[in-house]
Amino acid sequence: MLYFSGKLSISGNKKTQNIMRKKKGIRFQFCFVFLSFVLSAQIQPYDTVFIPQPAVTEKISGVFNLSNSTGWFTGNVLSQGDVDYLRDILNIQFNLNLSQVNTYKPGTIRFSEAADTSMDREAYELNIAPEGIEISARKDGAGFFYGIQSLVQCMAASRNPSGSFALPCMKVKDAPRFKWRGMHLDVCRHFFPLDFIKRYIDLLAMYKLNTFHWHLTDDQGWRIEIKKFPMLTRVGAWRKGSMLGAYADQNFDTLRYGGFYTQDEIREVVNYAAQRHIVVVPEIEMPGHAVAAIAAYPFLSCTGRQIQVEKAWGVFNDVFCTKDSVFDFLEQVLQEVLALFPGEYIHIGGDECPKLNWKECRHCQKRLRDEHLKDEHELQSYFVKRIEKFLNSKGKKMIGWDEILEGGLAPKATVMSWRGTSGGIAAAKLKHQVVMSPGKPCYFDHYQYQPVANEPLAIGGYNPLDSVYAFEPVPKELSVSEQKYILGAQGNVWTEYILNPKHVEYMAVPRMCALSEVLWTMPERKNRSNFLMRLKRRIKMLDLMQVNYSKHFLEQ
Ligand code: TNX
Repeated sequence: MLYFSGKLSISGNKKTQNIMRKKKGIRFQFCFVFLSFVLSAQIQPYDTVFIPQPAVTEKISGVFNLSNSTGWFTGNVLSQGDVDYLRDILNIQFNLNLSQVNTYKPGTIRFSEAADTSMDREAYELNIAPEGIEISARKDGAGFFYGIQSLVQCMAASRNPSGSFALPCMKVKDAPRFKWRGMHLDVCRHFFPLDFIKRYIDLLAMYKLNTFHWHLTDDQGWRIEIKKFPMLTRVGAWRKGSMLGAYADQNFDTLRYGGFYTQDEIREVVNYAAQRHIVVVPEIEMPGHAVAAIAAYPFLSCTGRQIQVEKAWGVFNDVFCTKDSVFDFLEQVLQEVLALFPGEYIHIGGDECPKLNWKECRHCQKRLRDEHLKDEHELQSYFVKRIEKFLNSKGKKMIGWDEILEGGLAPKATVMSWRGTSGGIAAAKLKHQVVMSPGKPCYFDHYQYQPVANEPLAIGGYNPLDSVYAFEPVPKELSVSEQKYILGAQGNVWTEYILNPKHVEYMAVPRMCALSEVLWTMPERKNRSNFLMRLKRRIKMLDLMQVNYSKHFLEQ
């Protein structure tokens, strides 16, 4: 099941087709081979349907007419997940029930294994020709899925009022620029139901994003069931009130607020995402942002004091202590977490950890002495390294926010750079992998339009759509050999001031679309005005899915 409803009826493609015809007749037939080679790196007028823009698109003459009588032939290369996804999306989005055929014949949609087995696991080719559609990719990757997404985008732009599709013929040869194409969601400050998490994943998939960073624990709520420690959710998932309005007002309500995902629900999300070739990276925050866990199990802090799950936003002094019993606890928690998430990464947070309690704690001070650590920054580094060792021993890689650089980076850690790009630059120079997620422009909880007084209350900042589109994840400061450590980038949706799913959509879309092109498309194929034109062409799809996207780009 897909979590979008509504049928598509997209018209308005006539003009584009006319332009294409003219182009073909007048200029493109002349010296076509040479020109197509030269022009393939630039955006062509017929490149109006895709977001993100593919690596190479080449117009060929003719139209393929797709209708309910078109068959599809999987050639036994499509996985069951891809088969089900294609069937669902054709059905839900286009009201089509195409029949699967057992042998290839002209006029069908055909899937074939790429001849080039060294092809990127996410690469695909899509050929739309008058005699049929062919998608080819490696059997063991996500290429078929991305080919299907591109086909769906073509279909959405080529629907006739009668319900059939006149697809302009073209060849697309495509592969992403970056490996980590991420979106994050904080479900702690505000909680979002399972159906919305799936819908969010559907949105990521539409834009060929492949990583969902699920921020599951924080001061204001622990949102993942841990069987060994039931109080984490019985107590830690609920707060007795929430901050209302602007931080400066310091207003609170007294309503019990919370929620959590059971392990079955988590598995459901992980499988749902996997079918869309999206890996879920769970974040379990430590040593800071741990108030909810400490409220459930007070022994986890230095003071042992009973505290409440936080109602306010911010950074708090109650953090995990560095005594052995805390590591035992965290290892048991992580043991359950890693069994739920088959992806290679576990995010351990690591950000914003005040050291005040550690300075006065006899366990922490003993740890400093025993381990010959210089100060509390090195103690944080000890903490993170110890957790990394555990995760590595379980075959997992650790990723953390850029504070994990302070006091010495854990040997194999991947760094998520959020306080600008400097943490990422420093980590890449140390030959560590990096995901770029600088506050500017990757924080989608920041304002996207001015005057901000007309926008829903946000945390602050200003990251308009254009700034996201212009973002370059590879900093100039890195040498060619260092650049390869930049795995990609990610948009973050922190939810202190984002109260419900509709509001998440408003903040995430279309900035997520711009980010998808940053991450997928080579810089020379990017073009701001062309992107805006494509975005405008695609809103019908978002409208019919009833996505509450921000509409300011329509004014540009
Ligand atoms: C900083 S980014 C945080 C979050 C907040 C966010 C608000 C990071 C590692 N920590 O705890 O929600 O700013 O924009």
